[in-house]
Amino acid sequence: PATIYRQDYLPPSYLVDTVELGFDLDPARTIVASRLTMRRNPDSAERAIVLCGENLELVALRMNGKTLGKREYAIDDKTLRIPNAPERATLEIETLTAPRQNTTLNGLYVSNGNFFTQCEAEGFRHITYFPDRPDVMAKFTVMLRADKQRYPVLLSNGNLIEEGDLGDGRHFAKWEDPFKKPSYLFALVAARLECQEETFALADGREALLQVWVEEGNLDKTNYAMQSLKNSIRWDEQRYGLELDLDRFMIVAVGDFNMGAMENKGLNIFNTKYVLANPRVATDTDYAGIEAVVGHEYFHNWTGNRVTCRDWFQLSLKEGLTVFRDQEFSADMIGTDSGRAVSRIEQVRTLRQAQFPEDAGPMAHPVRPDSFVEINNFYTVTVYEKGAEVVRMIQTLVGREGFRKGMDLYFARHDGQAVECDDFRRAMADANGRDLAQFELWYSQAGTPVVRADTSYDAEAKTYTLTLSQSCPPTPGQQSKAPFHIPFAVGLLGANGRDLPLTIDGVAHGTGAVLELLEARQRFVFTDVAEAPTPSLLRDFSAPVILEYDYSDAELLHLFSHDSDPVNRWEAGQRLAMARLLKLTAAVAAGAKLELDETFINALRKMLSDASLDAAFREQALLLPSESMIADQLETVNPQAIHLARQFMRRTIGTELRADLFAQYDANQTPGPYSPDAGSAGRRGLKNLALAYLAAAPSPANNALAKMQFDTAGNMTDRVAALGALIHAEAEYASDALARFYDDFEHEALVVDKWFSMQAAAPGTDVAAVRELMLHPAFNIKNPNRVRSLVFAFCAGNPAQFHAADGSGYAFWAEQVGALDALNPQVASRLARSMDRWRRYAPALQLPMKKALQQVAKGKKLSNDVREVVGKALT
Ligand code: HT7
Ligand code: ZN
Repeated sequence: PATIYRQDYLPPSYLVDTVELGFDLDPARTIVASRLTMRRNPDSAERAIVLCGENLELVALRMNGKTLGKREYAIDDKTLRIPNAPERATLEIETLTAPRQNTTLNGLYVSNGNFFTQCEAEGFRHITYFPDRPDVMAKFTVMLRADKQRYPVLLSNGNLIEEGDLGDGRHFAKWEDPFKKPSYLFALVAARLECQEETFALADGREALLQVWVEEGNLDKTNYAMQSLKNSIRWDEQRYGLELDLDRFMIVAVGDFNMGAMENKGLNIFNTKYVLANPRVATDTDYAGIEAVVGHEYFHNWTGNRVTCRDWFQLSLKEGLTVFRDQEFSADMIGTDSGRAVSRIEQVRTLRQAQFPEDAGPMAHPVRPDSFVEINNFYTVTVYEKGAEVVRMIQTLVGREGFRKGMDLYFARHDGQAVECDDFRRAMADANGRDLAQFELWYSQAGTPVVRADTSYDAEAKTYTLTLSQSCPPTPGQQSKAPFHIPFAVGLLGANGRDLPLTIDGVAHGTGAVLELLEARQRFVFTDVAEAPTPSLLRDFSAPVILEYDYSDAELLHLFSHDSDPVNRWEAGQRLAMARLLKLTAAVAAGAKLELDETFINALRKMLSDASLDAAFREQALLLPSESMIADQLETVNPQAIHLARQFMRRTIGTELRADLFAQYDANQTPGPYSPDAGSAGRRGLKNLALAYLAAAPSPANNALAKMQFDTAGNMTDRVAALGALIHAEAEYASDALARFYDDFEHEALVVDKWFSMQAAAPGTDVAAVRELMLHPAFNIKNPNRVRSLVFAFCAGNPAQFHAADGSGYAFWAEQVGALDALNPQVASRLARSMDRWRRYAPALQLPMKKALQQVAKGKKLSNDVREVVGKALT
């Protein structure tokens, strides 16, 4: 397959001013009529009209009123070309598609009998011939015609301008979007749905109609999405002065969906997972996910839709910025400093869990990639989460007010345009009079930088010297890297645990400073330092780097108890735990005795019981690094040894802290009606973590507690926590509980997903058990949520079993990638990524992993999506 390069960008040959689309919707045979008014682009030397189209049957093609003969255009399986087209052209195109056959969930497809579209990145070309690229922005008018009984609701972007009966059992609706937009933001829905709706007063006095559309029987699960939408609108008005620009804003939930949600103009389409919630079926995590994703899609209205990407290499322009915005929104919704810190800790965990490994693997790419085979493979944690970190660093460098000035300038310059990441960086630099030229390397260089810190204290001169050195490992296609511009936040702790005042070059910095590391090696000298301090480095995780510093245990314990920066307080605990987990892993592999020191246990005990700290923070501080994070620290990965080591630590915590865990279990009950607010969720989180540690050291009393919680739970958070505890303790009652859980929720698809995923990720579940679960009548390989809940949860979330010594996990993976690829390449290629880092495993595992990859690569009808991923893994 062809590789596409960023450098090869050429402007479109023709621009499109208006698009009129007519749909005669039929699941077997939908007719799409399109009328495009086009004009030659003065910025292009190309004379031909070039339209993209895939899997379409062309029925008619007219230009300026005349049917084009076969010799007047050229067509292949991807492109329709009209050479020598006039300066201005009105094209009329009629095509046929078969939505019911479309299992890719890309383009126009059918889910549970209803019609939906997904056009990002290149889905529109599966609907009709069009210059399907984000730098072609046009005004859309859409006429939908469908059977009235079967599809009573007909939706598209913008405003409803006409609707009525067609007389033959069919009806129509005509929609007009007042804003020009690229084709990837087009959407339609034709369905039997119900909605919760409200009018909402906007800051400028206008009223907007807000709607959340769901399938019948789900109207009791839309309140939180609606509330989150209203909060998002308010937040964007207040924080960025950005208003909703439409009279109507719709969210539609669909059960078959490849990703989380899609920001189509005025008609956001969502995976049901990020809409439907009530206390009976949704956990605290689900509620938080809904708030974040509703916010994310809404914020795209400005960062993505009003200002969009010139080409798909610029994807992070909208995604990194919008993730940053949704992160800030969620943190502001909690409203406390401690809550903000917990959000930040969760972001750091995601980066370490998923982005750092990506940056160190065969798919590593810059935030703004230079090339791709299949753009769908580049909706990655690097583009999204590292992209958000890059935006966050700009805010750290220019300050919150400066960042707002930069945003204002960005919109003043680029509203209505399709632009590049560089345009965003330039707006930030110009609005603040800052030089962000070197900062550009964050967009162009892949890999996670390593910052090494060395310190020395001169007691006589009272100076403290911090030397920072940076480097970045090679990544595919980038052997050597230039130094990054790194904002590096620091504080110094005295022996009493308080922050010391900071003076650098005679300038007082209060108790916290943001150093700017620009060189490969740089020295920073703090003066008037009264005592030898403990350094608190990279506070608030001020840059997405790996920090190396030879902390002593005593220093880490000091930071864990006292650091005024909660993120670094948490970080100290993670370092203490990681050092021990690595030793334990080595001991397991060597067959040596496993031991855990009292000092560590006592530090955890103190943290667990410190009522002056929020429960949510304590929960974070007590969560251990995951098995895959431990794996990332090792040269050679032995997944079973890691698993046993971590289990040993969990069991020891459960045993040694038993009384304290019971006490916290009792102290963090949340009586009264369920509320997903951060305070209550934090208490439930700590209580359920206590339960999980107790379950790691099973005893009749511990198991009875889990059973009691399962039997009496008043909400899904407590119910799944109890079920998880029973499963992990291998309690006698576990299988009954699983059966009861299924019986109680078999009609709630999202809860059935939980039922599958808890089993798939359980330590006792091997490949044979997963295969058995795939035979369950509720399993459906065509539904991405179900596949994620079982196949992904096993392959990516149960490392000790997936990497079984007999290679059965890898054979299973190869089989599933192949089966999925025939149905849905986007989902298949995400599953394919779980073998990215096969070279790091012990030699006995590497061989069967490589064989499985080769087996997939040999597939005759492999999609470009999977071919790119396995090809890069094998290179
Ligand atoms: N902008 C969207 C990205 C997207 C997507 C969504 C659903 C299905 C397929 C998709 N391909 C790309 C989602 C977002 O980041 O907001
Ligand atoms: Zn997005």
